[in-house]
Amino acid sequence: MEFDGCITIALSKGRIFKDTLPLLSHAGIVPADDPETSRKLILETNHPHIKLVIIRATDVPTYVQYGAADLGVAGKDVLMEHGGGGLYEPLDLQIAKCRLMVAGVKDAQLSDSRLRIATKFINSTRRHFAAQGKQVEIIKLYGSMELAPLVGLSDLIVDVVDTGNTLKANGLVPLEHISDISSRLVINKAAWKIKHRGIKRLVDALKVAVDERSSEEKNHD
Ligand code: PRT
Ligand code: MG
Repeated sequence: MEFDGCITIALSKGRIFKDTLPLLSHAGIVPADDPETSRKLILETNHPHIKLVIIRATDVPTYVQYGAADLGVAGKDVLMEHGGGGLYEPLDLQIAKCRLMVAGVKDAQLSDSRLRIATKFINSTRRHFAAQGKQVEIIKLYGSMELAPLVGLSDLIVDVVDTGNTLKANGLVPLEHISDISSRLVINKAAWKIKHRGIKRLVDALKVAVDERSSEEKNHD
């Protein structure tokens, strides 16, 4: 591939890295290190002009917004909280799929007065309950939301759910579906203009990888 400058891609460790790797590899990009074992935060790739930066999932839109990374992969849950300013979101990678849900203790008697909701997704939560005409008190947490209703910190939680095992293990049940979530490719708007050729090639190659994977999945069904 020919490039108009170096391209930096922001990824988070864990499921996003794991699920993005085969798509990148399909596009001919292979990282030189494994972030699960390496402590490096900047990873070279087999491509001299492409490098990866490894950051917290919630920080990916911020790095891309400010152009510290040209592209990134972030969950729609994280993007809905960030707001998406300064970013293009050209491609649904259809990885790290889950659902943003309201959950609570099974058969709990919820008061009619102002409900308390514990979550790290404060914007999506406010929007969801406002659309139902409900004023709620939102308690911002950074993790382990499932604990909050068990110890009386909140009536309900809003969190992402995949298998539902974590809810179940804590005696919680899903109550309302807010939205389906998958990870998206995001691009810095200025980089899209300045490094258009290189980034466009990369986006096109990733799109082919996503399309091929989903048609393979269809054939398996
Ligand atoms: O872990 P860290 O605090 O660094 O950040 P993070 O949790 O935002 O990052 P990470 O890597 O865990 O998640 C990155 C993205 O993956 C999220 O933004 C989601 O878009 C997506 N994703 C997909 C998930 C899940 N599935 C998921 N199951 N993110 C988190 N979970 C957690 C959930 O919070 C709950 O604690 O897993 C638990 C529920 O899983 P089940 O299978 O028991 O339902
Ligand atoms: Mg996590």
